[in-house]
Amino acid sequence: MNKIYFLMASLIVSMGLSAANATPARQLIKRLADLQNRGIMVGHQDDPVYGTTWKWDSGRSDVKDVCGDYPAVMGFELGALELDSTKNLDGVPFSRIRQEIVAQYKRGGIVTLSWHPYNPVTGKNAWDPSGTPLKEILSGGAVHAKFESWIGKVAAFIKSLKTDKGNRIPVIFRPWHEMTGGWFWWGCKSCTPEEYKSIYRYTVDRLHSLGVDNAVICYSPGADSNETAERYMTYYPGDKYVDMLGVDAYQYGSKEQYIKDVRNELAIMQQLSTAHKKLYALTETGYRNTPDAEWFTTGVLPAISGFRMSYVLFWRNAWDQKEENFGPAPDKSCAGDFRKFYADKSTLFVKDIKGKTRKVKK
Ligand code: BMA
Repeated sequence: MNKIYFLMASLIVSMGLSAANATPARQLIKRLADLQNRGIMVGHQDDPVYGTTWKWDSGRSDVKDVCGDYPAVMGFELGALELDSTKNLDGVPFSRIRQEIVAQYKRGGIVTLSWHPYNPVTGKNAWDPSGTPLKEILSGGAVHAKFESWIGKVAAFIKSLKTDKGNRIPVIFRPWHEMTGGWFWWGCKSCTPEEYKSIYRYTVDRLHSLGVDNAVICYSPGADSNETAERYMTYYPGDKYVDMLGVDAYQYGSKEQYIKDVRNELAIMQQLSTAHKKLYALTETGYRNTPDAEWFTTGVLPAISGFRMSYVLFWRNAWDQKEENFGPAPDKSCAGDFRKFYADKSTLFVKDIKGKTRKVKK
C-alpha cells in the first residue's frame, strides 16, 4: 500500500514538475502543435524593420499596412553576429532585432531566426562555397576554435531574448538551411552529408550545453521538383536534434509547377512529421516582386491548403535589393489579393493566434 501510494505521489509530483519545468522551447513546441489545429500561420521576414518603400520606421509593417494585422510569424536574420558586428549583413542593428522580437512576443506572435554566417575559412560571405570548410572545422585547430566561438555568440544572443520580467522568449532557430543547394559554404558542394550532420549536431549540442533552452530547432533543405522522402532526409541530423521540418520553396517557373512542387514537398513532410513526431512548415517562399497580382490566393493558397502545418513565411521586402521583394505591400498590385488571403479562414495572423478562439471567416 505504502509503495503504491509512494509511486502515485511521485508520478503526480513528476508530472507537476515537468509541466512547471518545461523549457521555453518545449512550451513553444506545444503552442505550435496546438496552433496548427486552427490554421496555417503567415510569416514575413524582417517585417517590422523595413519594407518596399521605407526603412527603420517603428510600428510599421508592409503586411499590416495591407491587411491591418501583423504576421503571426516574424523572421529575423543573424548573419554577421559572428563577426561581432552591431548590425546584421542587411544593415539591421541587432539591438533593434532584439527589441522587435520582444515586441512580437508581447503581441502574442512567433519568431524565427535564420543565419547566413560568413565563411570561417575564407572570410568571404555565406555564398562562398569554395574549399571544404566543414572538414576544416571538424579537424580541429584554429577554424574549429573560431567556429566554436561563433556558436557561442549565437547562444549568447538567443539567451539574451527576454521579457521585462527576465523570462526567456522562445524562438524557432533554423541553422544551416538550404544545404541541398550548392550556394552556401555548408551546402552540398562543400561537404558530405556526414560532415553536415556532424556540424549540425555540434551546433545543437553546443547551444544546449551553453544553456540555450529557448530554441526550437528547424531543419530546412531547399525544395526540389523531384523531391522524395529519401532525398529530403539526406542531411537530417536525427530526431534528437530537430523539432521542426522545413523547406524553402520559391516560384521560379509557372504557378502550376510551383503548386505541384510545394504540394509534393508538404505531402512528404506531412508523412515524415507523423513518423518522426515533428512539426512542419514552409519556412521560406515567395515569387520575386510578385508579378502575378493574384498570386497569394491562386498560387500560395492552393499550394498549402489542406495541410495541417505550422506556418508559411514570405521572404523579405528588401530595402537594399530591389529584385528581392516577396511579401505584400500597399503599392504592389497584389495588395488586394493579399487582403483576400488574409480573410481566408485557413490563414492565421497575429490577432488570430493570441486569443483562444478560432478565426471567423469574414
Ligand atoms: C538571402 C537574401 C540576401 C540576404 C540574406 C539574409 O536570402 O535575401 O540578400 O542578405 O537572405 O537576410
